[in-house]
Amino acid sequence: MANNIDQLIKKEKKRQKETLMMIPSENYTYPEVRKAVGSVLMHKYAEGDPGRRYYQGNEFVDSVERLAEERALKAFNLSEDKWHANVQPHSGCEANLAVYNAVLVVGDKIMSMFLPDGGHLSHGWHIGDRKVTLVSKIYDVNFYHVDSKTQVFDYSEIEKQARKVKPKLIITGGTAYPRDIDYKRMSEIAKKVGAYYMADIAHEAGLIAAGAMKSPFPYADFVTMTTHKTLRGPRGAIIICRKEFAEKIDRSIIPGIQGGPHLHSIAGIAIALGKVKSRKFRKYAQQVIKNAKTLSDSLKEKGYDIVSGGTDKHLVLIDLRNKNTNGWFAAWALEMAGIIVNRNTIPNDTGSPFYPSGLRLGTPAITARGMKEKQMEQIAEWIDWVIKHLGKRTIPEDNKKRSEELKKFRQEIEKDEFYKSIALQVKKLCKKFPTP
Ligand code: DSN
Repeated sequence: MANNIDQLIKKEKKRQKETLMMIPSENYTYPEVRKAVGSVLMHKYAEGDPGRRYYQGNEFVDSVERLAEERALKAFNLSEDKWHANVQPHSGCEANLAVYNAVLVVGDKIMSMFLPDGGHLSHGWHIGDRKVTLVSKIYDVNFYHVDSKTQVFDYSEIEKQARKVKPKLIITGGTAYPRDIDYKRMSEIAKKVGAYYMADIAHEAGLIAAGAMKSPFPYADFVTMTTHKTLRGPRGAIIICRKEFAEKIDRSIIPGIQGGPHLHSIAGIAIALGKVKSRKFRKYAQQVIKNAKTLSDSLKEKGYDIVSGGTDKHLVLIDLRNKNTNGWFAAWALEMAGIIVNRNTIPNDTGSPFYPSGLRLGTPAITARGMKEKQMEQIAEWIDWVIKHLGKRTIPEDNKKRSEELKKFRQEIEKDEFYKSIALQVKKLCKKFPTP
């Protein structure tokens, strides 16, 4: 039956094989990680920490979790005397919440990056008095911005703001800031105003572990990360903190905000972490960045406005306004051509989060397939063809007109032979670079 889960998984597998996975937060994990995640470990409840559980039968799962903790510290060259890892957060949002819950009280001030500039919902989000996220409801969140001209951080402005706001916690990191972060400078700002400093490296964790990007260690007090992006593990998250916060962080996870750890995921995380120091992984991480730079340069040559003028990592953010279109139209058209990206807000966006002006592209997954600079140039070419073919497009202001027109647009592009012909070429390329 078409709606049988097994059939749907097969279809999804085919989709992942035959299209270009270019959402920067997505990646392919390893077969052995998938095996561990689907293993009998998922049957086990083990609330508590290794050696201190509320359930019996932990002989083996304790070793699994300890191994993951050890490897998390090793991945970032940290000593057990000074740092502590907790590998239990079910996701990045929980990891972040656990840090807040460990060191803040209701109403405390946080300073984090403005979401439309590239921040993350779990760092707080509100529009005026409308508190969109729980974090903004609990804490007093203040946002810092990128410089409106350069689209990168102006650290002296952030320092000025921090002196005024006097936050208890400063957060860096997010989902669409294409540049490296000066972790040292941010930690100095935090120290000057008496704040804790948390670096969320969800996107960059694998690149940092491989030495391809700057590390937030030893500067941050807390570092949070997800495990399924550039780290190439299963879905999950990790908190690494200075040793003095170990007990607070562990208690904040359980009983603070979570129940039983997902030991099957933790086993997969341990496997992925075990690979990050290998020559192969280090080369992979460097190639991810080289590919993103090539993609960015090729698009720039074709007249695309790249936010911040380029990239230092795995992601490229395009401002589509000079192409007279927006992220919604472009993302759907590219999907028809087999290029899977996501629409995204850009600094000073004139659109909305649902109909933003930007497109966010990433290279972690296509690099995991073995693609290099040559393929990035080809992909930039295809993207350009699609955007040119798309032509001028605007989102209708009127609600009713909007849903009718956008529906018509979707029907139109599904039949468009031009996109189909690119999708065929994409499929051919994908065949040459099998998914891991
Ligand atoms: N959803 C992730 C991303 O796409 O960047 C972040 O949580």
